[in-house]
Amino acid sequence: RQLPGSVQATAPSVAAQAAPQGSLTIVYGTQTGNSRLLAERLKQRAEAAGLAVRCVRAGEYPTRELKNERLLYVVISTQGDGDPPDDARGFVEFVLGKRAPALGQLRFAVLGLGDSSYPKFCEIGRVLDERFAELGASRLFARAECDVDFEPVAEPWLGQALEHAKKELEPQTSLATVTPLRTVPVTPTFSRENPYPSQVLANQRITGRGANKDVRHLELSLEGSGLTYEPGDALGVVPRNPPDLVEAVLSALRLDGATDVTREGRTLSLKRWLSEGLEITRLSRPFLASHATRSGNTELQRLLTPEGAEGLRALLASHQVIDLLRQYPATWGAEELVGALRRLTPRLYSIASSQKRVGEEVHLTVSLVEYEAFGFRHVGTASNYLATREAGQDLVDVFIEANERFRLPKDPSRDVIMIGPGTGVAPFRAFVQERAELGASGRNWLFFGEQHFRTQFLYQLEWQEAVKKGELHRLDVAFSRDQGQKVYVQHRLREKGREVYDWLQGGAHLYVCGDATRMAPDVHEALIDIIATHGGKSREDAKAHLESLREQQRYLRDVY
Ligand code: 2AM
Repeated sequence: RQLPGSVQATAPSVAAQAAPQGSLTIVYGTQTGNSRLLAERLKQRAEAAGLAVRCVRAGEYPTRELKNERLLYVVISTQGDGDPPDDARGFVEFVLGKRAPALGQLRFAVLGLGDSSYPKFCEIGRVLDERFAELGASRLFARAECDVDFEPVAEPWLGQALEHAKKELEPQTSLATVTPLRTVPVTPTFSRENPYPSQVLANQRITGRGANKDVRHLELSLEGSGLTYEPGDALGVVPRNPPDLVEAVLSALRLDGATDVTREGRTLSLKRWLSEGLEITRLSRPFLASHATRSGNTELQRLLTPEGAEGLRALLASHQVIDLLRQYPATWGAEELVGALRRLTPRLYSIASSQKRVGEEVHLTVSLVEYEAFGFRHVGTASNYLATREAGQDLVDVFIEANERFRLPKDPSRDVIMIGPGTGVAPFRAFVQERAELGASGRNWLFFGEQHFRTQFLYQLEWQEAVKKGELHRLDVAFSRDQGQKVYVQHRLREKGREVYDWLQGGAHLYVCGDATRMAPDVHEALIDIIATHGGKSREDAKAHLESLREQQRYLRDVY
């Protein structure tokens, strides 16, 4: 008997005889891939222990099966302001909603991921955890909440999860004896854990003089790495902090950079910890809490009470670590400091090239984050690191982060509409290159936006060349600050609404990349309006239509 929900990916005939006592389901909701990484790690370990496991992306989980699950682990991240990952929206709504079934049969545990610079840290993990209990399910062990440096919290949770799963489910010993685990020789590949030191081949500013943004086009070598990627994938970059910021932290705390400090079994000088091991730009809530205690500052301490929530949000958004250290003096020892800061984690950048065109290279479009605050220049860690790398000289540690959710149509005769203002244009450079190299017969339509035509038309010459060659069929641009009134990509979309709708009716795939907080929701609204107006539909029907495009994976977003 095959239990509902148990999926036997390997040796189905054997599994059928083995009559599993039950199976473990892992549901993950991921935006950047971390939850997937952890969910899959757990799956592998559970399988190695002889358990029947299925590991499903929340967007693909058939929610009607929830009432039949016996053992469920949920690994889910929270976006910016307390939102679920795009793809997990349906799952979360179902569980929180009125139609959720009673779950008396279920044992579960939840691992939340998030970024403690935001006030609603790990909110989705928390509400799901509470809701499962409310629906009658038994919590096997306590929820854990991971910050951006997720490993130290995730690993112990995964360990507990495995132990509980082993206790709950009888291992399928018969399966294990029939198909013993084979040890496969491992070919060394570069990965997040073992990144490839890539030579910087080019680092060109592509915004003009006088532009208020410094956007770089970077070309990195993958020669001999064996790394390959698809359009839509991201490049993981292992950044380092700016040397002057490291010095500023040391001097604000009057600490000696030469002091050796051990954390998680790794011993480095304090200076190296601050330069390459720890996050010293974005402020986290736990660090702030620790600092508040050490400083004895009552104003800071008040921010950590429920009444201080607004002030806390404002402070986390406006202050980097160094600002806190300067404005609220406190005493820290080297060990304590290294223990309290978050791990410096790799940053993901949408790849701006197609390997079919550039071979063993990978290109990025990087906007340097820099601003003045409290009398000092502030920068974003990774963008500053990349922007200051010298071509022909520096190496950057990188890996490929596959992004299966953002793929060109499998059918090359489909049309594509790409909406990518600012550096959101990066993956579309890869798309257009790829489709040209493939000789795809479908048409390509790009919507691009920036502030000024003269200085910020990213890749202008390339687009014009692509149009001339018939590789790009339509190009619409919105330069927001070249006239009295703001003009954005969604205005251009609306102006061309009739044709956009016709393209969609003809089977076109829609892609949006770039700013998640304002642009993507505004574009979403414009798309609803276009479908309503030109499809003669009510707003509700237009929404449902767009939702069905999303379900058919014809409306894909890569927003951040
Ligand atoms: P702005 O900075 O002049 O407001 C790339 O950053 C481009 O996206 C800029 O032209 C920027 O305009 C624009 N932009 C800002 N908010 C937007 C929104 N809500 N929708 C679309 N584009 C937006």
